[in-house]
Amino acid sequence: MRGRQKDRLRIALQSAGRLTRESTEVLRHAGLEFEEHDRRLIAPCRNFELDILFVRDDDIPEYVQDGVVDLGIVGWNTVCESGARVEMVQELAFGYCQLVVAVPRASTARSVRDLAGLRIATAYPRTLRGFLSEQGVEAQVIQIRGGAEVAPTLDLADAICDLVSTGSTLKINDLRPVATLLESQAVLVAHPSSLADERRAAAIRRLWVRIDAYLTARRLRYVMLNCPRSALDAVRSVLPGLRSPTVIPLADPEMVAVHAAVEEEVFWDVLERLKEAGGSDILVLSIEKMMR
Ligand code: PRT
Ligand code: ZN
Repeated sequence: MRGRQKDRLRIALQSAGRLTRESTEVLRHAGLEFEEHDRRLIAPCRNFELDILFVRDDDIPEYVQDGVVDLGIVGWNTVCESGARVEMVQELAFGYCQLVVAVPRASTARSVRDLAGLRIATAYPRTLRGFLSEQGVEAQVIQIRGGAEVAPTLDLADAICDLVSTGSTLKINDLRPVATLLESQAVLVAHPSSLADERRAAAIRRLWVRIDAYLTARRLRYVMLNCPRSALDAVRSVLPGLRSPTVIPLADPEMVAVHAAVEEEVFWDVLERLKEAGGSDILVLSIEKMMR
């Protein structure tokens, strides 16, 4: 590894795992150019004062806490489990999952209280212990490295505490969730002193603004439509909560064009209602970047 260059930021990403592809995509969409063949340990960005370090995700919170890197992209679940002191900069809207306690379907346990006295296998002992003590429930925490879902079948445990995204692993193993400890997604975290150092903080802010522009754009669609002037109020009322749409006169004095950014989540609903309100020739474009 090259020596640390004072004038360059460092960010740690997971080298090979569930978060790798989207973590590198976020940086690329933020306009950063870097090589990624075989994810060498360190990849310098050509057009930003940033070096990317590819490591195991479990190491990222400590690296950020200890200042080995200024920034990291990692699951919030991993940050919580590590107990590392890092600054949360931004949620990145991927890697969504929940940390849950689950029991075999036939178990009589229905709620957190029913976990009292049970053996719970988990790779998240710190988070689980914290949760149990908060709930005032005494249970035995069995630390394992992975594959928690088979622990009840092997009679290693009566329950498990593991991440769930689609829920199919629980179903396949005949398990049912009884409690949710944590909602998680990938996050950008920073070393606290990096934010205190004016020059580093400014560079982190520049990077953050770029990432935010991409994430904001990803959530939105640009909608363009025509409508009679008389329908303008009705069309505008379908676009609530958004900044004032752009209204452009057309050659036909009775008609106007309306342009607005619409949240992807409500997008189909909004399109239908725009049509009912008198909109026509509706065009929808994706947005590359958006700064508010
Ligand atoms: O090798 P390295 O240590 O870097 O990677 P890893 O094997 O420790 O982690 P990896 O790549 O599996 O996961 C990295 C991060 O992805 C996690 O820390 C979470 O933040 C996030 N993530 C999102 C998930 C899941 N969803 C997920 N479903 N991590 C793991 N799972 C597993 C879960 O443990 C269970 O085995 O997937 C299974 C459940 O999935 P469903 O879809 O069947 O519910
Ligand atoms: Zn890991």
